[in-house]
Amino acid sequence: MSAGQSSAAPAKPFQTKLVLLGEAAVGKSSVVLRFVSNEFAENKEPTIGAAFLTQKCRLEDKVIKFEIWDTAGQERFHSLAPMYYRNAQASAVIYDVTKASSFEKAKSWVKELQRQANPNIIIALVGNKIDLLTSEAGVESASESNPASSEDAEEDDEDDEGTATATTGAAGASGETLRAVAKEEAKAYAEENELLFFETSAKTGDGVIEVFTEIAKKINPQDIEQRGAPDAGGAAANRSGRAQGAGSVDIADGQASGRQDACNC
Ligand SMILES: Nc1nc2c(ncn2[C@@H]2O[C@H](COP(=O)(O)OP(=O)(O)O)[C@@H](O)[C@H]2O)c(=O)[nH]1
Ligand SMILES: [Mg+2]
Repeated sequence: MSAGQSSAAPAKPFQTKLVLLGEAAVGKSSVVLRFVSNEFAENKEPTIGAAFLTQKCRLEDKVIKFEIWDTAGQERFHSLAPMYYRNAQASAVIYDVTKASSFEKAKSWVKELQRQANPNIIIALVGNKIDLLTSEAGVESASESNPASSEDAEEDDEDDEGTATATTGAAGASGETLRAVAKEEAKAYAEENELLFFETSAKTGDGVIEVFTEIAKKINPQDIEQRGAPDAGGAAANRSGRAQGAGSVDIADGQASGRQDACNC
């Protein structure tokens, strides 16, 4: 809506540490790639440790510079998570709308954040992959095989053991029957827990900008100015060792500054 105002932006962006959490293969890296570069990769390699990206979000009254820690969802990396969510002002907890176990995992991340993260942390609950509910591809993959199984194969992930898939997709199913997490249920859970709630598709881009825009709107610059130094030192970051401390690296800023559409800026 305010596209084209970049040169008239307020001078100082507020740096905001945001952490992405969720089960492996729900689309965390894809959501952030869509937000930062407006791209989608069909076969994304799993994140190891964590990746660091930045993107600016220009609102009418402020500019937020997101420092995004995209964590690995595998259980073996769980113990690293506090390093990323500690001192974070915001978190996006992502699940896959076609996989019930990923919603349960999202709820457990929310609980952990409520107990252990900054008490003022803004949490967004995000149901990703809604394109599978409507697209031809979703219907096709449902009739060929269980769509969740192809994701499982890719994620090479021990945390799915025993939870397998609760996907309801069946041969000849329509897209909507692939849905394993009811929107109303997730929304009600989000309301109870005072979370922002969105459904997205990193593949089509549906809803992705909104997640970050709504988080940006809720960010209180005073909170940010009072925070301590970020402590996720980036030891586990897998971006060619470039992430040496949140705020010191700006991998994506080149793209960010060239894009006016991110965050409705
Ligand atoms: N159809 C569809 N596939 C997606 C979407 N987001 C991610 N994927 C695919 O799901 C797989 C896992 O994505 P990735 O971003 O690596 O998940 P992460 O482990 O949570 O970071 C990849 O094959 C992606 O291409 C989406 O919105 N729709
Ligand atoms: Mg990833």
